[in-house]
Amino acid sequence: MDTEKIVQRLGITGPIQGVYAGGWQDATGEELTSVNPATGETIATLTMATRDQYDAVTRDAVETFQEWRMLPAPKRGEYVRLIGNALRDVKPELSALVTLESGKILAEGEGEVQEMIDIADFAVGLSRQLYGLTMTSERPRHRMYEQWHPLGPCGIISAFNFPVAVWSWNALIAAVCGDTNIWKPSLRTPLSAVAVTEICHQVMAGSGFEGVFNLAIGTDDEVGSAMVNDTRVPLISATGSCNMGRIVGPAVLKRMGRPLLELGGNNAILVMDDADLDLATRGATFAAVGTAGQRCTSLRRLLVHSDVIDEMTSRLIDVYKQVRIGDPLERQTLMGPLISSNAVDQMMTVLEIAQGQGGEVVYGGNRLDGFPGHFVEPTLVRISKDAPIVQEETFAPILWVIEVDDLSDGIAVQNGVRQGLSSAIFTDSLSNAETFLSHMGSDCGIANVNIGTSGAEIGGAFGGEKETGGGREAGSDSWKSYMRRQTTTINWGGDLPLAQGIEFV
Ligand code: UN1
Repeated sequence: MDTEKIVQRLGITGPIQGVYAGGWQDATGEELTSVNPATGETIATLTMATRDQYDAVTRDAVETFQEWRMLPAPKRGEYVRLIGNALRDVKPELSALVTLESGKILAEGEGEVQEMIDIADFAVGLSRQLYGLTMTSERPRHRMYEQWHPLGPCGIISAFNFPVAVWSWNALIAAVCGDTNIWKPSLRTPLSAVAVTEICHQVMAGSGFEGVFNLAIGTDDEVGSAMVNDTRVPLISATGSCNMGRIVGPAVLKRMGRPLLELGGNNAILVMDDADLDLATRGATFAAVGTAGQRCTSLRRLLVHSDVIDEMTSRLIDVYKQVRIGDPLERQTLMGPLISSNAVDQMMTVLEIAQGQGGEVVYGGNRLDGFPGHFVEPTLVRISKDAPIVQEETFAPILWVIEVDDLSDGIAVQNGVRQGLSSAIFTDSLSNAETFLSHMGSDCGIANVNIGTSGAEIGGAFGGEKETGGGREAGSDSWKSYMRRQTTTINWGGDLPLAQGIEFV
């Protein structure tokens, strides 16, 4: 499929605008070029939003909210169902665009669009299940219950590595909850955001609810800071680095808004001496090499029991040798490029630091200069658990292979980082597995057994603890973040008994 066809099929024609406020607007901000990280070639150029245009987008989102919230939730779900169907129709093209812009391999681009379809289905079901609890009142002839109301326009800041799926976790659930959305996507993957907004536009056109899914592509100065500080936007859901979260979180809290943060991880797999090493090798390879190590759930640290570390390392080296690197659009490719030349430089710097701290590169470690894009080798480094560099998240396919003594040492090392997103243990022992999952075990938001750290299903709540930011998105009861809870007590008797037995005239 060539780029021209993909873009046409997705309805991205004519001058591309980075502003959607209930309809496409003529953007007047700076020009932005979308570049294919596998080739360095320009895919397209578009115009970004100015601060004033962000303001107009938000005005529209506020206005549409007044009407959208009045539509019964199952009817809102009906629109989301149509969006899910529209995504099914263009899955090949949207997946290819995600691959072109982000560099992830096609199978993962398809997985990402499938993740949107899955969340659409989930949100449709949810639209009939926004349940509140009923409590028993301590007072006679009183009824107590809680209900969930829409919150308002939600600001969504998304990252390049999941250019569309993470938006859908937020926007499609927020939509059935009765909220409208303002999307500020990564400036590295703007076309994917334009394509998804156009899909929503086509579904919503003529409904009167065109302003549910809005877009403001812009710089942090023009759009980001305006949105984060905007009291009209009660929720800011931000995906990105811990450093970004450290700016966004406090700014939103300062105005008593609600931050929903999905930040960095430093994910580990603990491989015990009783693990199925074949399974562990496969699980670790997908988690570390998938998306070229650029998922927030990517495996960074492989903590291996001392009895099996040599065997595990040599198995990994054998598999790493077979990883086909190249054009992410080619079906046989397993690893595409990094997102930018900066990312490559950063990986090389981190490897140098690691070597200075006693790390030994046992596989890879090089940039691949023969390619036009930003390609590197997937890399394995044997390193001590005490090396300071393993504390940092590097968005690259570097896997630190670290020796641990036993289960409790492994758990201590797994937990001994500032981030707390995803974790896993490979073991055939029920006791090891349950210990890892117990309150004495992993401190992460995600803890798996005999599965890698990445590739979570949408049905569970997604997010992590500590510097990962504490937010939960996607499945389970994450929808509650997009609504406000109201506790209601109704007195249907003729007296006015007070709670806690207080007597007052
Ligand atoms: C992310 O990297 O920001 O669990 C999200 C996973 C994907 C989502 C990753 N379902 O790897």
